[in-house]
Amino acid sequence: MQIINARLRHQSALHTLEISNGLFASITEQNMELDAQGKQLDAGGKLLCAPFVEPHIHLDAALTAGEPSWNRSGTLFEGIERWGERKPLLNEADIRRRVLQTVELLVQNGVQHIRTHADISDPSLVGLKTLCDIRDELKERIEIQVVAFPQDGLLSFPNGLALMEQALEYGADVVGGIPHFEYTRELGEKSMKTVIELALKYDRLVDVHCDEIDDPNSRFLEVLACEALFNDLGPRVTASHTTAMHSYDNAYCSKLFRLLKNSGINFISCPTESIHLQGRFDSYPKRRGLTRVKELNEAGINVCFGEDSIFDPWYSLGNGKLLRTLDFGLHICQMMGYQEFSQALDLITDNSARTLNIQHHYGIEVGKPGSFILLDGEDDYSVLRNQGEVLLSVRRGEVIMHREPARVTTANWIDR
Ligand code: 17E
Ligand code: FE2
Repeated sequence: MQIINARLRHQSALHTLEISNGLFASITEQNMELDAQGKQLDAGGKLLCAPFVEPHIHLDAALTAGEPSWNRSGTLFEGIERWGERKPLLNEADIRRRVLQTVELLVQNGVQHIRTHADISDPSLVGLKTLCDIRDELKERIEIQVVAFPQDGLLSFPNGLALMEQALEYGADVVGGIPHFEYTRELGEKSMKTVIELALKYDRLVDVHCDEIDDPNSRFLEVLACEALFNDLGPRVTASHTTAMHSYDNAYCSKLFRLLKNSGINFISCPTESIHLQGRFDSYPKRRGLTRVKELNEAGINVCFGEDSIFDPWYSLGNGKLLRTLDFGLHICQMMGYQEFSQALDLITDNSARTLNIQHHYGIEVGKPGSFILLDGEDDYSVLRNQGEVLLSVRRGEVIMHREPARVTTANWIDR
């Protein structure tokens, strides 16, 4: 496959790219006398970039909002309770139908890599097993990582630790945790040490729902980062949400950032989810409750954005469009400077790939898999401002999604 007239991020010249045997074979500045060979695809000067990555989503719960009842308070805790009512109704067919529908939505919007959480606070482990099976079945079409996520607590839920080991033996890629939801601070801290021990024992990645609460005293992040540092696991570890950091004292945060930086761990913020779930126990002023994305980014700590939910007991909107998540995130985190706009796509592409530890086979580079998306815009700024659609998604040289841009006609308002 040859792609002509492609604009690459941070480069003004148009480029020609060749993909052969599923890999980028050459990427060159456009030569005016093109010798058309084989299948040629005209990018028309649009932005060609690495595929979107959804680094944090709960596919097992997607499309279940309101079943059997709605989350009326809008809190994380009621979400966990409502999901607890839906869990006994789970079966493989139900999970498959919703997961495949949600993956389809993501693919339609340029996603080629997904990290999903699977709730393992369930003696049947049906969610985890079904997600691992789907991961294996779809592996030629989309890359999925499954996190064994102990929604009701790794150490507080009956048999939680045994269920985690079963999940890892079944093939979960990532060890999860939820320290702020354990019954005590002591159990929360212990769970962070256990998560790291399990990651070492089974050779897996780590992604913890960490301090997803407005409580400034929820400080499990420091335990996770320190364990990661002391065990040399930093880049393989991710702290998701960390919303309590919004409420940390600035002096404490300043000290904490030294550890975070030294540890090399990754961060995922889910801006639409957190602006909705956090601040719910405040009157006015109401906290935004997002982690300090701008400051983490400026400190050179890896941070990316995820959707978290699509129509589930925690959040009843969501549509698979990471550009929407990015738009919300940049607003809420006040990352609205020119420099920030011009790098914006990093937060849903390169940074997320680093979080998932897939950077060795991700990116527009000769020798890497010939996978990319084509966006309706010329650069990060224009794609963001116009919420440019994903026009094409190519995976290892195969077109997996193609969209015809909408044509809109308006009446003549002004006589010319
Ligand atoms: N479970 C949880 O603990 N937190 C969330 N944000 C979701 C599920 C969506
Ligand atoms: Fe989550």
